[in-house]
Amino acid sequence: MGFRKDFIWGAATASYQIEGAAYEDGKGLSIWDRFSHEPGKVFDGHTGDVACDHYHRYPDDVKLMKEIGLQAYRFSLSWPRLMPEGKGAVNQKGLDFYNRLIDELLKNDIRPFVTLFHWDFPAALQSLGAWENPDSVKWFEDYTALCARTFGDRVKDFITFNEPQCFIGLGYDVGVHAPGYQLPNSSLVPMSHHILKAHGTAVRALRSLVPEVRVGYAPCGDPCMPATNSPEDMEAARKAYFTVPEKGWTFNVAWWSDPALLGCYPESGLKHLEKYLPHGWQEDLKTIHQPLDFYGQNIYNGRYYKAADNEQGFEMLPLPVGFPKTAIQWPITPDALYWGPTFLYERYKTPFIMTENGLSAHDVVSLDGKVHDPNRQDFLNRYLLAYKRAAEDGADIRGYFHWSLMDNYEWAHGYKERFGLIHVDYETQQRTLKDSAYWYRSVIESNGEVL
Ligand code: GBH
Repeated sequence: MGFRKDFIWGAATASYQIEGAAYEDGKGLSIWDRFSHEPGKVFDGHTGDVACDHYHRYPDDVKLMKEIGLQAYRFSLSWPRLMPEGKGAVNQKGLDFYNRLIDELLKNDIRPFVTLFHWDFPAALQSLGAWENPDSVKWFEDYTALCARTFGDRVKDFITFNEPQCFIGLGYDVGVHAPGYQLPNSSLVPMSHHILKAHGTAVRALRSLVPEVRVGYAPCGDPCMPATNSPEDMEAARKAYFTVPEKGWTFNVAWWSDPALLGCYPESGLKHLEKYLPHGWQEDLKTIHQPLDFYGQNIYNGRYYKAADNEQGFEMLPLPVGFPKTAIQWPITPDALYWGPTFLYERYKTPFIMTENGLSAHDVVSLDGKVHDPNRQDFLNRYLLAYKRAAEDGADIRGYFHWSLMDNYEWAHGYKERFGLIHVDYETQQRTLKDSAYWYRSVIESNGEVL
């Protein structure tokens, strides 16, 4: 039992959070380059201008990956680094950078998992209405084709979108992420539809251009976990997980996954949102619904639900006073890695990969020069045990990517939150493997047997 023999152990990052070199070698601007420079948007005015300077330090960073024993590395491509205006002209130096990175990974036997889009949308296309513009499907298709043609001889694992829930919810609804808008449903719903269509179109493009490609998707949505093992509470949790609420619908998992994996929008969502979908949306479902090789999910925590005598049939339980939390104040709920994959596999019946999971902690370099982070090891141990149980109970679980490889630019939180296995001193760019990185190496070496 335990994890399958060919289980994939990796770590993840995203372009804007680590690369830096924001204005170098012909890169165009992204909405995050703009947003992070707007006063008051990001903690202490931090920007990703330099970040971890990974653009220049990638050979050393790959060495560190090797030291941790990573089998795979999930990273994203910066669309405006490759296409400065988002469409049309291509920036050769951008292609060169990712070519060098990919070659370095392969030389070190580390399998690249490429995310096409992890939030750093080209600023030039934002001025054209971004995802609200139906042309966005074509823009994304052309960008995908460029990536497939350039990297597809060596990269076989592609992920279309990272967490549309967050870049739409936080960026265009709540407004705390780039571009910082608060748009009505009449804009948000068409955007979501175009993104789903762009996803399907990209899957098709990848399949036609990359021999032996494996394609996945990495949405999120905090799992709903049953308060007890009673059949009533289990059903309540399942229902809460996949019901699209009227308020905060952008963060729900089913709205963004059912069309891609089942070929239909969830009824609970259509009830409130159908009136905003663009004309002819039904015909697009064929494009949106493409076979996927794996279904990814980023899961950090969940919430407990029980059956209730109300209209919905479920109710969320408040967290008890003093419930354990990470530095960023997210609750520590290891069972999210049991119930999330279990319910998602039950519904979507597609091989599952945890594309992100991890925590921020108050890590410091100690007097002995090391970074002691017992909280991270304990957190991961608990979460991975739950994940292993889900695999043993029958979910087809294929891999795990820790978020993150290294401390990095945590979006609106700037550099305040440290999610890495590797500590980064942003003054000197000095990297230090945390204790948890060495522990993770033993997890990888034993394929999870030390847990
Ligand atoms: C991911 O998003 C991103 O993909 C990544 O870029 C980022 O750096 C990383 O996670 C860490 O933030 O309300 O307290 O219950 C995170 C998705 C969705 C996770 C909302 C936390 C709610 C926490 N998040 N969820 S809480």
